[in-house]
Amino acid sequence: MSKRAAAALVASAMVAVLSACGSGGSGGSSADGTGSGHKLTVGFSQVGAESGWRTANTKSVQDAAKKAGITLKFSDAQQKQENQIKAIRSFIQQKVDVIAFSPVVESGWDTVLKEAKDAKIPVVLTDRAVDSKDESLYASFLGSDFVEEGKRAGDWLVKQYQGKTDAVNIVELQGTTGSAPANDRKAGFTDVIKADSKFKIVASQTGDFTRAKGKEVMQAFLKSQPKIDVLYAHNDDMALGAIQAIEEAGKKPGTDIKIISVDGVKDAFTAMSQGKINVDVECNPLLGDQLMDLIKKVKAGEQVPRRIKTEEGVFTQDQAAAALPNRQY
Ligand code: GZL
Repeated sequence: MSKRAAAALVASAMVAVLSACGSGGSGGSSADGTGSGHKLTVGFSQVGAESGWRTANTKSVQDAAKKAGITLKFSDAQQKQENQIKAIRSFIQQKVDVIAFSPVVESGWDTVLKEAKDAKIPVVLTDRAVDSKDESLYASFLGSDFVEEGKRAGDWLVKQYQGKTDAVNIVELQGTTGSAPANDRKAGFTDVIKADSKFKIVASQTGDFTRAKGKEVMQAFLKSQPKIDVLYAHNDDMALGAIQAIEEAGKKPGTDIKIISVDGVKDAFTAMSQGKINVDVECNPLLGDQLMDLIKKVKAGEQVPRRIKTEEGVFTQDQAAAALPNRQY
């Protein structure tokens, strides 16, 4: 090999090694992707452990942090905003590199986020959004488009009743009051069904995203509503709780009462394959790897998108059995 060819080979090998380090990829010499050798510490405040979706989301975040060589300080807020605020203040005291969290509700964050900003600790939102008008309070928001999820739920229903004129009585199990998914899934759904007056939401109440509460509220709906055609549940855990109530009332879920759900967890796919849920609008909890990449970029001072939406689909009953073995959560 000529001297020139050998030199070119060495040079390209050098470039390959340096770019691997600089990109913060798995070959990188440092977790923060800057090649500085500093191991990133991230404070993560999780909503709680209220649903199968949340369990999968927590695992995804924890596994991704380990894989990325990031030290994760994890706090479970048990669905209480005051616990999340306390956790964020503790992360500020501990001088973590980045704070990431899924806000249990949309409002009431400006004060504590200003404290993080004053401490020069960047904040990344994941899963749920805040309604802060001050865009300087967080660097980016990675998560689903809940309005779109609600629209997809509404679109399925409109198609089901195309050409029919009888009234369609809907009961709605809302997610946690004040949370972005509850507000937006309701907004997207009602925006679609309002086009046809036969669709009527005859009862709507929060089931707080849990099976137990979903069952309890569905029992109340069954007692108070003379005719229920459809249940729209803002997540699978409430739908699965409602299925128990419907069956205990001697009715067939998926047949006597059609069920529209959101999330796409394995247990819901099983219920769909048994004909008990009619459609499931997917909401992807596996955000961990994207979140860690985003955190590294934010810490390294790189430009990042303000809003990163996750990819997700819609699954109907006829697709459930085939899809179930491949479901990752
Ligand atoms: C949605 C997430 C919601 C899920 C529920 O991104 O915030 O919270 O739909 C979970 O299952 O409890």
